[in-house]
Amino acid sequence: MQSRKEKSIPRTGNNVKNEKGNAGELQQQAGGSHPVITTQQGLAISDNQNSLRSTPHGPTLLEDFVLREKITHFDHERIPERVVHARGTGAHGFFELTKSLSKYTTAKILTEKNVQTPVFCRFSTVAGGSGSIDTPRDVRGFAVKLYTQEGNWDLVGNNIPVFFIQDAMKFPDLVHAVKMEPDRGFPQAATAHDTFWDFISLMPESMHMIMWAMSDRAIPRSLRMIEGFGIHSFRLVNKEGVSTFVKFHWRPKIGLQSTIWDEAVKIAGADPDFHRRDFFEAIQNGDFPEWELGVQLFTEEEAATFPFDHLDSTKLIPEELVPLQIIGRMVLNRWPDSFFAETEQVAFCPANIVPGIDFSEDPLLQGRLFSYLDTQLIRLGGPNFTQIPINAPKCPFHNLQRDGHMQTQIYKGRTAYEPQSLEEDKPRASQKTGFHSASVHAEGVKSRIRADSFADHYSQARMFYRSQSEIEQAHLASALVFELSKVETEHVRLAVVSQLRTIDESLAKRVGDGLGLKSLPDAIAPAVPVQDLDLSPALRIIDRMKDTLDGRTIGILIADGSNAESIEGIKTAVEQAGAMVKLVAQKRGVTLDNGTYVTADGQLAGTPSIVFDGVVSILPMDEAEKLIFEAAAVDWFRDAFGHLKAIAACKGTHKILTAAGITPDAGIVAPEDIQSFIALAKTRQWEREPKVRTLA
Ligand code: HDE
Repeated sequence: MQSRKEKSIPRTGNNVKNEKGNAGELQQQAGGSHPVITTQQGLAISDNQNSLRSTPHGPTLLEDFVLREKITHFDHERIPERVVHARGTGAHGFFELTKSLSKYTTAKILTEKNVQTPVFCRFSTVAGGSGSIDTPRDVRGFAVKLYTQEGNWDLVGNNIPVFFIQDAMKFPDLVHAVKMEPDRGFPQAATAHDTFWDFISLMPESMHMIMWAMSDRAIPRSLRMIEGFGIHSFRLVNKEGVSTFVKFHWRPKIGLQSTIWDEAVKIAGADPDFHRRDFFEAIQNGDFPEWELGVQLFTEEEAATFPFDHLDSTKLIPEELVPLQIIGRMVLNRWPDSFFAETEQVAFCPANIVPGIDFSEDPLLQGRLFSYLDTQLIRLGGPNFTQIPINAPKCPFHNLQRDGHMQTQIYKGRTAYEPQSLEEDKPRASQKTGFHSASVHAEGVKSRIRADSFADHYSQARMFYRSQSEIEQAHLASALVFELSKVETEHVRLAVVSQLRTIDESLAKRVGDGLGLKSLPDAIAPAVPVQDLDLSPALRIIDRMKDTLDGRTIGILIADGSNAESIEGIKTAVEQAGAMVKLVAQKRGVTLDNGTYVTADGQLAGTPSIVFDGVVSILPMDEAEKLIFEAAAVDWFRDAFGHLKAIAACKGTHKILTAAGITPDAGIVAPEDIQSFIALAKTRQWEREPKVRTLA
């Protein structure tokens, strides 16, 4: 009788018949209708298990071109990862305009309603490498490639509407400061270290962004629950050539939600792919992530009245000042077939725009217009990366650029220059349909200079902090305490607190207390007086959470003998409310009280409650009593409670709650009261927070 190993590994290399066989024969032997594996030259391979050897125990022969080709290709499988935003995940979908902006622009994508334009959207963290975790405290990239009829338009944004710096000149410094420290090679994907805070403490212009980066926005619950911002002002240009400034915003249909820092840290260990998996599962389940596209439109004259310069990327325009108009929606409904070919090779570039849209003079944007094409040349290996299917336009395109590494087009004809008189069908420029830059009046003296109107670094930082709800302010202050506590150099910690004093005295005091400072260092003297701007409640998350369970996942803990009817009832109610349900048990195979055998989605020790938005337990008394002595079960409830989640606990579970030191509160209900559980699980139990952790 054959051993198991022998059965699973076809020993075709020793089989004389195979060596003489042809493709059809091979196909039959493998018992399927699949194609025959070939070399890159199309040569059918007879044995994909064994290399060519001089004798059964002799050396491998250099002659083995099949082995050499396979290994050589493998050796070259990796390309350089993105210098920032290396960790990412993407999906295909469409954009549909619901309100025409024809008064402001000629761009078809913003004037033709109800046309579905294909898009590819990639979300990313910024600081970590491509294999880093999904849940660090970090900005999230939100890059959308719209394959319009007039060329690709890339809206390459972030989930935060402002940025750390005002001028592209500082970008390499910022990135060097935030990435792993160069002498030690850590920390990975973290801002909590000396070089980042050293740089920040010396960069007053970063203060507004720091407020955002330390807020709950930087620890999102799901990629489906983040906003996207183009950040810079762009221009819309109409057929009269008149331009209007525009800021672009993506708004998630299911609203915003964040994790709690302690939870984000634990998720990093339990499921480093937490966001990617959530996004993948949502699309696989047909629960397609969706965003609205909003615009803020304003004229140059209106901009002149703002108490800040809109060309400065460290400033936002409060919605209370320029309201957001919703003009379309984006739905992501198809997971890529190949992560590498699509998500990894997609090349975004803010310079990719279409007629009717133009840039502003924001110096950060101006620098970006250069950087992205440049980086793609090294990352994707040459100037023909635009021919890779994910990057190629879906509208006709013709030009006179030729040759280069990996040219896949076979151009015909004699001419590849202009003007020419030899070939009628070669492309030429068109005044009518071609891109025209907006007419912008400019005069002045060439110099390396920062405009005076960019000098106010603290007013919007103060506005952001003061606009947050009490809970969000406490989270922000605690995040600063956490980060600065990881900074080894005392003068750096103090320098940051000095900056905070200029933003908001009470914030500085909270952080100083949290760090155990005996007294606060002097405040930084601002270059211009700090303004007390009108507060903008629109900048909060917690108060604006949508009243929905959509996009959430509920975990039900079960065991042998659990009541089948209760489980089914809860599952149905929760799914009807829009959430996904996952069963968790100590063993994957469980026999319920009616004899049904079910396979749980997760095993208890490997599926902690941190991956759920609310937890339910349906346990027979004897099984619950056993779980009192199981750390994974006790932690399941302790964490759910500590992360302010709704809990529906059966009678037996109360014994585990006691073992976890939990005193039941209004966020804990009986499984029979499933509608109350659903209402609670739509948000966190915020009133519980002061009882479970000390916030700054
Ligand atoms: Fe980027 N940025 N960036 N950035 N950025 C890159 O391009 C750069 C900035 C953003 O999913 C790189 O292909 C400079 C702001 C996203 O593939 C690189 C400056 C915003 C992504 C680059 C900025 C962004 C990138 C690295 C300051 C929000 C990921 C790999 C002048 C509006 C796109 C690459 C994806 C990626 C340069 C600042 C968003 C090096 C020089 C502000 C979402 O070209």
